Amino acid sequence: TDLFQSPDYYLLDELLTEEQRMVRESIRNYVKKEISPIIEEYAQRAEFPRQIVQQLGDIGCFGPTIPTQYGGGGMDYISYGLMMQELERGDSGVRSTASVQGSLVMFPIYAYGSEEQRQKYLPKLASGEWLGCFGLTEPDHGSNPAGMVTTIKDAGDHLVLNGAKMWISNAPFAQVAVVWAKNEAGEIQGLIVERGMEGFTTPTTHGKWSLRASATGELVFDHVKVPKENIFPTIKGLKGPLGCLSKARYGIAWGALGAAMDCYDTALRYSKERVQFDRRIGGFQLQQKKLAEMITEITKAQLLVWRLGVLMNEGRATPAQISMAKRNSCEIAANIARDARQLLGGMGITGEYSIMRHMMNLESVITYEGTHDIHLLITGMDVTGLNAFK
Ligand code: TGC
Ligand code: FAD
Repeated sequence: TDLFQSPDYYLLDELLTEEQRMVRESIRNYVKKEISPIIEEYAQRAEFPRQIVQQLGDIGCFGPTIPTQYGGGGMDYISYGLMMQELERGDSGVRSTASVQGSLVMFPIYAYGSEEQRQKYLPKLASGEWLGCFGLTEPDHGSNPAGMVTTIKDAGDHLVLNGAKMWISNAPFAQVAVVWAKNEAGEIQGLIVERGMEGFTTPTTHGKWSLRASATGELVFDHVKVPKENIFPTIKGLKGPLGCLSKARYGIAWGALGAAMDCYDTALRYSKERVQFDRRIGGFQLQQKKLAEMITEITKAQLLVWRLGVLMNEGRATPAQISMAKRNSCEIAANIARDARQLLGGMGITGEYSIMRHMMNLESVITYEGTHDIHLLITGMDVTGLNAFK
């Protein structure tokens, strides 16, 4: 990994500002120093490297687009994308931690929260003092969150929360959870639940073969009393959580490319060193086909996410455009990981190289934040005007 070379076949660096290149460089150096040397061992042990929470806060990876007055980075969306790319080059689980904290916890508190909520939570989340999680998915409602059955009841001077969320990244270690539930009128609302509230537990999900260095768990609410000041005052309906997902999916579109780049770079270098039949395997046409297709797909995807970043900066990106980029990056990254793994032969299945870990991680990335199928159907709906969900 020390030798990682960022593929830039179409001289796309020229499209980046000096500041964006510096941001990328600093996160790349962090990953090289603090993530790459340790991540394989944590993944093998299925352990979350807790030290990264403080570190990611220190280097500005939590809420980079949130204004600086709340502890955010006040940066543009291409810088944010490049950060996610570099983190995921290290490991999808590390990028997940940053995506959840920045886009799914800090963003809703910033966009939908009261001024008191912003002041209370955002600086501590930005610095990494607190870790947050985002509870939307339920055991019986994944792709269709509108069907959720977790409820909020008004009990006079406080609210009572009942239900359960499943597959929640960061849940086992989070101090704060942004939770989506239905009020008595059946409307979806968001509220902030804190660890320590009576009746709130976060059991860990064990046995994952993917995102092993990320902690996943449930959120269980058994008559949890939540102060009324913890509810988001204005936002109602599924557009609340979906608005957060738009930011996170955008980050994943860049992030998955980071994993793809790492696989490509590893395979390319291996192909020039490994000798079989007295020739370097990179000289065989079959291996060149794999490598040529990898760099072609990476280059196309780089252009897509860069343009999407420009549209994000201008406030013009549509949710359907974000879906297309998220889906495309996940698909090409998963295919590249698989081809790269084969190019390495037996070595490709070991932890000596990062490829198999990326390949397994990408199975989660292609599923969470909307599955591959769901994003295709969003594109289908956008171009035909016909809704395949209903
Ligand atoms: P639908 O009727 O289409 O929409 C409801 C309302 O939401 C609006 N909307 C959006 N708003 C902002 N951003 C978006 N991306 C939006 N998409 C839709 C929409 O305009 C409407 O507004 P209004 O004012 O009319 O009420 O909703 P639907 O029930 O038909 O569902 C559509 C569907 C299937 C596309 C949606 O539910 C969906 O995206 N499903 C996938 C679920 C998902 O992505 N879950 C992710 C859980 S979080 C997670 O995985 C975190 S992993 C993090 C990590 O570790 O990195
Ligand atoms: P289902 O919705 O049951 O889908 C099963 C299959 O059916 C899929 O192939 C799907 O594409 C297909 N399908 C569903 N509906 C349709 C349709 N209309 N047409 C065609 N095919 C369809 N959620 C959170 O809220 N917060 C988190 O932090 C979080 N972190 C996660 C971390 C990990 C490691 C994982 C694996 C998941 C995480 N999730 C999180 C949940 C994730 O968002 C869901 O797994 C995802 O949205 C899919 O839901 P599901 O697993 O219930 O699958």
